[in-house]
Amino acid sequence: MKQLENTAQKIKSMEIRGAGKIARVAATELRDFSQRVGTVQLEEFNRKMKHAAQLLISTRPTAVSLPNAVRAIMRYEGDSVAEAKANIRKLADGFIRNSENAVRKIGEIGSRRVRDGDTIMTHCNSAAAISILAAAYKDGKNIKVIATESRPRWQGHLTIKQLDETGIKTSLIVDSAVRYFMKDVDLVVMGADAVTANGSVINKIGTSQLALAAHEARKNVIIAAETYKFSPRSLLGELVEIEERSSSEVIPDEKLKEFKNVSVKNPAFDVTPREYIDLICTEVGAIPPEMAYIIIKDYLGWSIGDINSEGMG
Ligand code: RUB
Repeated sequence: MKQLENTAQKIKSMEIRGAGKIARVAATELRDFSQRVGTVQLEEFNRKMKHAAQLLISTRPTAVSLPNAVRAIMRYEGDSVAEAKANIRKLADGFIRNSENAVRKIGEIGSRRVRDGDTIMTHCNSAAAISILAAAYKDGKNIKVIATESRPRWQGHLTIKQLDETGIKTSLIVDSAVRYFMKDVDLVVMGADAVTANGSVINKIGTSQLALAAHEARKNVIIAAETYKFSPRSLLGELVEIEERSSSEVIPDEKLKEFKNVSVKNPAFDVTPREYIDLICTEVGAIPPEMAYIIIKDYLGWSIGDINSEGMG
């Protein structure tokens, strides 16, 4: 229990972050937790697994990869605890392997859209987006990257570190400079926490204003997103919840206390309408955002009936 709570806390505090990573860590934790459950009573085992699943899902509300990963593992079967444990191990290992392959595959597919000499703008820190940049560079394309700081949690600092390690020349800019630099940009590549049935993309706060600036300047926007970031529940018309984080990420509590009439708003994500997105690059192909529904139905295998009956994510 302690380790499960520890992992949940690390996801909540963002020590573990990024939608793909969160999904893989949740799958790993559910697998390891299941192996540690001591009971031989299947009913009790199932109850404990359900509790663990709910705890992990409750850590961060926006990244759909998290409930999708948990759901993929909670489909386990078995007539005994031993069988259930073996099945969970198989499902979790399969999910983690597929997820790692998906990020690599997105790099391969997405890098074909990058031309030699391109300057590419990115936002926040997305493993899937960086996979595209790194693959293009590895293919011998001489690219430059403009990366935003991504206030208030500075994920851009992780991005510049990772790009620096690959050898790609990168400029770090403040978030409010995206429109100023758009004239120098050939292509925008960003990640996603969720993609809805209508092709809207939910990603780090600031993504939508960057996409809007790109649209105005007629620059292409590519979103790198594994299929498990598509939201089955959006088929029911549900909106993806936007996580509102603590004010202390923006201004220290002590400083805020000095004001009588000031409050802080700190949404962690925003929604980019599909009109501002040219392509969503998934591991099963580069699709126009209008095709998001097909991914949910054909690749995630979800129908409206399944979603209603499971009650998760
Ligand atoms: C991270 C973020 C990333 C997506 C995709 O937000 O918005 O762009 O999660 O990342 P946070 P990846 O830092 O709040 O988790 O491609 O690595 O899954």
